Formats: sequence, structure tokens, C-alpha cells
Amino acid sequence: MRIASAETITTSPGRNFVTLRITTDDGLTGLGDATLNGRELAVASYLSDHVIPLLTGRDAARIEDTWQYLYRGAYWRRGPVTMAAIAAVDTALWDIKAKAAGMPLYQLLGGASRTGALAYGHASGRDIPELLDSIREHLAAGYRAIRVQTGVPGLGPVYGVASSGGAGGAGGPGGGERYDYEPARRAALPVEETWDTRAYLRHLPGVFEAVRAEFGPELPLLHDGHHRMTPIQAAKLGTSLEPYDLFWLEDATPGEDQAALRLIRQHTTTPLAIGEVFNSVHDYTTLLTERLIDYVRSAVTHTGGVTAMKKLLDFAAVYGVKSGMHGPTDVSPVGMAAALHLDLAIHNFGIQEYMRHSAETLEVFRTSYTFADGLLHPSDTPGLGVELDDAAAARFPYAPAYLPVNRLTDGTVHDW
Ligand code: EZ4
Ligand code: CO
Repeated sequence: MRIASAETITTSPGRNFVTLRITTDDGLTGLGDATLNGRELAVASYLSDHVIPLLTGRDAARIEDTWQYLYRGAYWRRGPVTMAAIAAVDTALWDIKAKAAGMPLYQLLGGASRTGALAYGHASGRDIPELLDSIREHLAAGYRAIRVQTGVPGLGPVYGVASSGGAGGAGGPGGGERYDYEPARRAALPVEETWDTRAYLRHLPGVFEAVRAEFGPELPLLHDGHHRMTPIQAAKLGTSLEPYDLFWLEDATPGEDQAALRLIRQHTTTPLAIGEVFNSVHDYTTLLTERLIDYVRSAVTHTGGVTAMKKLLDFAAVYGVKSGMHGPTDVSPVGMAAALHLDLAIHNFGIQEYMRHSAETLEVFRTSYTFADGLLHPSDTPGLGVELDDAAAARFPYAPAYLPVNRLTDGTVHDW
């Protein structure tokens, strides 16, 4: 079975997605997600200009060999653009192999280790009453684990908080009217937001106090710090949140600095998660071998595909670290399906982030995965279980969009 052709599809049903489709000489097709939010066309070009010309005629069954050929053969290794492109090829070839076998991908990864993958949803509010409403809606929609983000008094819109309020939002419970609190706004320039870490650190413990008072001790609660703290600030936050028993504190400090986690770890027993901006197992060596984290946040889409993600999670398992794969709406349904097959198969599964895609996105990407009673399941459709509707994709042309830029109150550019 040879690769006959490959193409990228760039489409924007509510937000931008880049997808690779590989077709074999016997007519099978496979899909891979290559979406890099805010830098989409760089990956599309990497694939079209430098990868697709190398794929034609290759044996579609040789997934590991193709991965190494693209990774080692390029000489220039790692990086988000390269690894998203390799991820797309790898995922599409796994889709093809599983379709050829007539099996859902998770069967080729060892079969199901559980009945479904525990998902967490994103509750948010500009203030505490709005947040509590959003949590209620998520619980009513079946979520059994909740990420908690709120506005900070004195600041305008901040990361993770829906600008239009929690009701009926995307990512959310009912999949009703869509909102985006990571807007990747379609414009020539990014939106600019204002940030004050001390105000945030003062506010957040009271938020969790209110949530625990309302919903009790059992509900798993998560929080995303989005790389905004220094190590000592993160240590302080982790300590001040200990009474509220978080499932995890995510991305407390900027991702480049693995050693920063040593300092946080010395001070707090709040579990730590990091890695959504990582793209290689090598980003984790200090974190895993020194047991500085509890959850791996990488996505299949940004970390070299199913092959690389499986190796990373097996490495994490040696140190008792679990998966918590990134699942925002800028990971396409193809990337989400790939994550779900791994979630079901691996032993060291922790939790899966899940934001519902918009109705427009689901018109383009025909999915078969399910969400019921708080658990996601990839379905038993052969392959990944996602197909792309070309006619629908063509109705949503690409438009430039950027994530916000963050500044401190004195104007200094800060981490977003
Ligand atoms: O900001 O996916 O945990 N989830 C996140 C996301 C990221 C976006 C960036 O493209 O932090 O919302
Ligand atoms: Co995050």
C-alpha cells in the first residue's frame, strides 16, 4: 500500500484549522491535524512545500520509518511548526493503518483499558456568581470534572473567561451559542489585554473557597495559570490553594524553564500539570526524571503525532506521571479523536480536556466520538472515526487570526 497523494485543507469554520489528508493507491484516506493556532499557514507551507513532495510513493504502512525520515532527515529538529507537520503525517498514517485493519485505532494501540476517558470542561465567569452558574450548567450537561477560571477585580478581560458570560457557551455544556475566550481574533493585529499577577494571587483563593462551599469536596477542580507566574509566585499560589484540593494547577510558570518546577515542587503538594506548548519528549526530561510534575499536557497535534505521544506517555508512566492531553477548540476534531484513542488505550490515563467544537466546525469534521456521563469515547468506527467534508470546508475560507498579547499594567509585554 503506497501513498498516492497528499494535500492540506485549510478551513475556518469558526476558527482556523489545517488538516492533512493522505490517499493510498488502493483508495484509503487518512487525516491528520496540523493546526497551530495563530501561525496556521506556516505548518500548511511546511507540509505542502517540504513534506508532501517526499511522501508520494512511500509505503503507507511504515509509520515509524516515515516519522524518523521526516524528523532526522530534516536535520532541523523539533519546534512547533516541524512537530505539528510530522504529527499530521503520523496521525494520517495511523488512520489509514487502522482503516486497513478494519479496527478503531485504539485496538492497534493495545485495546481499551477503560470504558471511557474522564473529560473536564471549562467553567468561567467574570465574577463569582457567573462562575457558579457556569459550573452548574457544566454539571447539568454531564461533566464530572471542571476547570475554574474567573475575572480578576480591577482587570478587563483575562485568559479563560468568556466575555459574553457562561451561558450556553462553546466548550461548554450545551454547545449552544458560541463564545471564545481565547479568541484568536480575526484581524490584522492581536487584541491586547492587561494583567496584574498580585491582584490575581489575592483573588483566586476566595474563588475556590466559594466553589467548594457551593459544590462540596468531591468535584475534581482544575485551574490554568497560563504561564503567568514566577516560580515563587506559583509556589505561593499552590500553597494557598491546598485547602481546596485541586486536581491540578496547570502551566504555573513559562514552559521553557523546566528547572522552575523544582522550586514550586519544594513548596506545595498541589498537583502540577504542564506541557501544552511543548513539542518533544525532550522538553520533559528534567520534569519526569525528577518527578516535578503529575500530568503531561501535550497534544497529539503539537508533539509529533500518535507515535511520539505514545512514547512520551510510556516514559511518563515510568515515573508515575499521568496524561492530561490538551483539548482546546484549536485542536481540530481530528486531533481530538487521536487523543481519545490514546486515552482509551494507555494505562496511565489521567484526564482529557474537552471543549465542544462549534456546530460549524462539526459540519466540516464529521465525528463519531461520544460524550456521555462525563466520559468521552472515540467510537468503534475503523480508523480515527473522523471524516472531512470538502464542500463544507470550502464554505469557510481562512482568515488571519491571532491569540491576544498580554501586558502588565505599566505596558510591559507579559506571558500569555
Ligand atoms: O490557550 O489552546 O488549557 N488550555 C489552554 C488553551 C490555549 C490555546 C492556545 O491556542 O491553555 O486555551
Ligand atoms: Co492551558
